[in-house]
Amino acid sequence: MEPYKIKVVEPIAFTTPQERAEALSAAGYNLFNLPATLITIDLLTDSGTSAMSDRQWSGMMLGDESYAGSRNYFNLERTVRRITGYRHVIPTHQGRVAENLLFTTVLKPGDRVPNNIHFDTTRANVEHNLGVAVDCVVDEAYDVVADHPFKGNMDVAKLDRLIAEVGRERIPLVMLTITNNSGGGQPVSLGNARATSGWCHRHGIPLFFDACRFAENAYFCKQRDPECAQLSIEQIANAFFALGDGCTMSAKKDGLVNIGGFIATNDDALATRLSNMLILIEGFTTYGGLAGRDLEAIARGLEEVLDERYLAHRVGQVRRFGERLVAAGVPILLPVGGHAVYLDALRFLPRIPQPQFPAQALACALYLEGGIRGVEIGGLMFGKPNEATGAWTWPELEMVRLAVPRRVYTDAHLDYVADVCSRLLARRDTIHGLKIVSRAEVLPHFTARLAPVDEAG
Ligand code: P61
Repeated sequence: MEPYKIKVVEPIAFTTPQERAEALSAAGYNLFNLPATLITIDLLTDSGTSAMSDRQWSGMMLGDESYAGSRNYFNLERTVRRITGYRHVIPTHQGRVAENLLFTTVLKPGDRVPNNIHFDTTRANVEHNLGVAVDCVVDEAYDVVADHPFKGNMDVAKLDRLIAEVGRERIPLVMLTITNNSGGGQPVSLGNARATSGWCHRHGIPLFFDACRFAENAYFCKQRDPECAQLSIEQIANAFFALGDGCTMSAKKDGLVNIGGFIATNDDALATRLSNMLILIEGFTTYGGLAGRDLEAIARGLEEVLDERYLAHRVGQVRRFGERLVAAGVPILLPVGGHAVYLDALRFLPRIPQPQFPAQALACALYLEGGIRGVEIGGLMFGKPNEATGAWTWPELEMVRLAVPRRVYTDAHLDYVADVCSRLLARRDTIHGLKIVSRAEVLPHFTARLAPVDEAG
C-alpha cells in the first residue's frame, strides 16, 4: 500500500469523445499540444509531476531568497555530497541545462559520446555541440521480451570497438544513464557500472552518470543483485557514484520536485569552467536558475527518495500496472521498468508500418479512447531523414511510454488505463497511421504536427 496518506487533492478532467477528437485535431495529432485541462490521466512524463510531501512544502516556506549564499543551497550541497560524494554541486533549473553546461564545456566537433542509450535531450545537447552520440547498451535492451535483470547495462565490448575506430582523443567522456530511460527504464547493475568505470579509467576517460532515476536504479539493484541485497539504498547510490567523476541530474524525477537539477563533480578545473558558464546562462552558483525555496524542496526530496518503503511502493505500483496489461494481452516491454510501462507499438499495431508512426498513432488512440496521455518514444522522436536522399532511418524500438508520476495516481487510476488499453487492443484494426505535416530539426516530437494518413493523402 501507499506508505503515505493524501492531504491535498486535485480534481481530474472528464471529457466526451467528441471533445477529445476536436482537441486532438486542433493539436495536430501531437499530445504535447493538448491543454492539460482536457486530459483525464496524464502519463506523459514522470518528470516534474511528483506530489511533494508536507515536509517539502514546509521547507519551501524556509526559502532564503538571497542572491548569493542562500542557506538552502548549503542544505542541497550537503545532501548531494552525502549521496554522491562529489565536492562541487552546481544547481541548474533542470536536467538539460546540466547537459548543456557539460557538453558546451567538454565537447569538440566530431567527438563521440558513448552512453548506454542517450535520452533525447542528452543526444540533442551532444549533437548541438557537433558531437556524435553513440549508444552502447547491451543487445538485450533491444529485445523487448528478453528477460534480463539489467537491460540498461553498458556493453563494454562496444566501447572497445568505438575506441579502436576513433581513438581515445575523440572520446571526452562516457555517460551512463541510471535507469536507462530510452531503453524502457531498465536498471544498470553495480557490477556493470564498475566494469564501465574500469574501462574509462584505464583509458583516462571520465565517467559521468545521468542520475535522474538513481534511487529507482538502486532499488532494482537491491532486489536483483545479491551483492546489493544487504546494502541500504543510500549505500548503493554511494557505491555507484564513487565509480564516476560526476553526474548530471534532473531533480524533476528522483528529486521528487516540480523543477530543478544539478551537475556535480570532483573535477576542480571542470567545476570552475561549468560555474563560469552557469553564471552566463542560469545565474549565480548558489541558485542556478532556481528560487531558494526550490533548492530546499530538492534537498528534502533527495532524502525522501532514499526511503526503501517509498521505493518498494513506487516500483511495485509500476510493476503491478505492467502485470495488469500483460494479463490483458497488451504487448509491453519486459521486464517492467522503474518509472513507466512501455507499450510495444510494433506488436500492438502490426499493420501500421514504421514510416506511418505506429507509436504516435497508438498514443493518439489512447487519448481518443480514454483521455489518457502517454508519450511516443519511437520514429517521431528518434527517426531521421537523410539530408541528401530524404530517406529515413528508424529507431529499433517503437514504443508508447506510459510514465507514472510519483505519489500522484492510485492503482485505481492505473486500472482504468489498463482497461482502456485492453479495449483499444480489441479494436486495433480501426487505428490508422499518421504522416508528418511539419517538423523542427531539433527535438522534433515536441512541436511536430501530423495528420491521419487517410486524410492527408
Ligand atoms: C522524461 F517527452 N526526461 O523522461 P529535464 N536525462 C534523462 C531524462 O529522462 C531527462 C533528462 C535527462 C523526461 C522529460 C522529457 O522529449 C522529452 O529536467 C534520462 O527534463 O531537462 C528527462 O531532464 C532531461 C520528456 C524530456 C520528453 C524530453 O519524461
